[in-house]
Formats: sequence, structure tokens, C-alpha cells
Amino acid sequence: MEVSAFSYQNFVTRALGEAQRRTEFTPLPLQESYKCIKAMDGKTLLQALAFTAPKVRLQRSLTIDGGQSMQVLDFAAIPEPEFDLPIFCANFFTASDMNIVILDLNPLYDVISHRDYKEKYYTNLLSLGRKYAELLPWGDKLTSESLRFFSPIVIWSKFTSSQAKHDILYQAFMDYFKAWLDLMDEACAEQDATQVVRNCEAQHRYLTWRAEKDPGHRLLKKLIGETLAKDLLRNFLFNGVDTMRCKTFLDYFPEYKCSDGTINSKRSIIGKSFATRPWDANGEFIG
Ligand code: BLA
Repeated sequence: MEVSAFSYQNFVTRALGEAQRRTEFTPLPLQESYKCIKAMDGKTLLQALAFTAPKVRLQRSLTIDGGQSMQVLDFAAIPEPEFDLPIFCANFFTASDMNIVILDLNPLYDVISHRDYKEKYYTNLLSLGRKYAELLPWGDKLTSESLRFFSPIVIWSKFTSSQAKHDILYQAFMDYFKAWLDLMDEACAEQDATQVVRNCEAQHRYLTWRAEKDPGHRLLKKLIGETLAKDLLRNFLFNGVDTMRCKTFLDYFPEYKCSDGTINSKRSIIGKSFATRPWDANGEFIG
């Protein structure tokens, strides 16, 4: 079935409306330079918004509207380091009739080795995860490098466009975002300074990974050129990567170091990937 061009813009509008009902989200001056960028093809439009809230260091979104041929959403909410809350992550890429979707509450700490963290945030969300994992089935191979940033309730899916699928995706997006907002409402600031530093480092490691290895980079460079793409990535989408800590990508991920000292451009070094969902219904890792 042909679907008329839809846009992820209303996902953003609805989510921000929900966020505003919970707490005060204030626009950040950061968004001014990226609010509306026309791509080099003269027609694709990139629109960005950024907010802050008492427990949220950065809530930012980027939508790319390329009409029928391409629609993109990158929506994230990143807590203040006083909170070990997960990072809300919705990355949806739609090209003509193909969709590539990641929706998750990305854990600040690897859930396979940090059981207490997994139990704290995900035990109550497993049924939500099961519901949408069934409606939006696992999307083929996912690298182990990406997997360590995902939670047991991650939705990783690929599907051809239909109105029904887009409705489900919208529902999933809103339900996951509301779940994240609930966690945010309940979160108490960490008093232990050592723990705050740990949270800060974990968040910085996450930003460093994404600023270097997110699969959307090539397309962004094609749309707006290398310089502006890099600026958008480091100063807007993954803001904090150059300011929160001094560590570099290779400090966190030394396995990517080439013999000449540069960063290996491959996305996966280990080469292992997961073709089926590596968590069981109880959120136990079975990969
Ligand atoms: C594909 N995007 C993917 C894939 C993943 C993600 C897992 C499958 C390919 C792969 O495993 O490398 C998303 N990967 C993530 C996320 C994390 C991660 C969110 O590690 C977080 C830790 N996608 C976008 C944006 C664009 C985009 C903004 O979010 C474009 C501007 C495009 N994603 C995009 C494209 C592909 C893709 C074109 C398929 C092409 C490819 O795999 O290279």
C-alpha cells in the first residue's frame, strides 16, 4: 500500500507537549544555529530543537524532511550527571518505503555486568518491551558494539512502510517516552560526589561513541557537508562530548586504534552480531 509522505515533526511536537506537562522544559540558545538548515540538494530540510529541564541536561531533536524519499528522527533526552537515569533514544530512518528503527532507554551502565542497574530501571518496563518487541520484530543483525549501549527493552526493527506500522511506531515512541518521563519524575539527585563523577564519565563515554560511530553520519555529511555535519554532531546532537571530560574516543575504545594512531573507520571491530533478540522475556541476556 502507498503511504502518503508523513513527517516525524508531529512525533516531536506531541512528545514535547507531554514533557511540558510534567516539568518545565526551557528552550536552549544552543538550538538557534541549527533550528532550520536547508540541505545542499536545495530541498531537504533539517530542523533541530533543544531544551533543558531541572533533571535534564539536554533534550534535543533533529528531524530531516526529504519528502517521500526520506524522513528521519533523532530524539534524545540526556539527564544531568546527578542522575543515573537512562538516556532516552529514538532514532528512526525512513527511506521511500524502508524503515530502520531504534527505540530505547539506553542504560548509562552496561546492563549485562550491572545487574542492580538493570533491576532498578528495567524490571518494571519488561512488559512494555515485550508488547512492542512483538509488534516491531527484531531487525536482523545488530553489532555487539551497539548492543552494549542498549537495554533489554530495546526496539530494533526494520520494516516496510504502512499506515499500521507507523501508527504502532508512534504509539511505541510515546509509551517509551512517557515511561522515561515517569522515571525522571521519580529520580532523586545523587548526593555522593564520586557517583556523580561516575555518571558523568558514563554519559561522556556514550556521547563519545555516538559522536564518532552513529550510522547516520555518512548521510548527514552528504546532506550538509562535512564541516557543518561535524559541528551538528559534536555541538548539538552529542553536546558535551568536547566539554564534559577530556577523554578521547580511543581512551574509551582503544580497540579502534590503527597502527598509525588514527581511529578505525569500521563500525564493528569484534565482528560479532546478534541476528535474533538476545534477551528473553524476563530481560535475561541469552546472547
Ligand atoms: C542504520 N542506525 C542504523 C543501525 C543502527 C542504528 C543500530 C543498523 C546498522 C548498524 O548496526 O550499524 C542506530 N546504533 C544506532 C543507535 C546507536 C547505535 C541509535 O549504536 C546508539 C548507541 N539514523 C539516524 C540518523 C540518520 C540515520 C539521524 O539516527 C541519518 C541522518 C541513518 N541509520 C541510518 C542509515 C542506516 C542506519 C542510513 C543504514 C545504513 C547503514 O547501516 O550504514
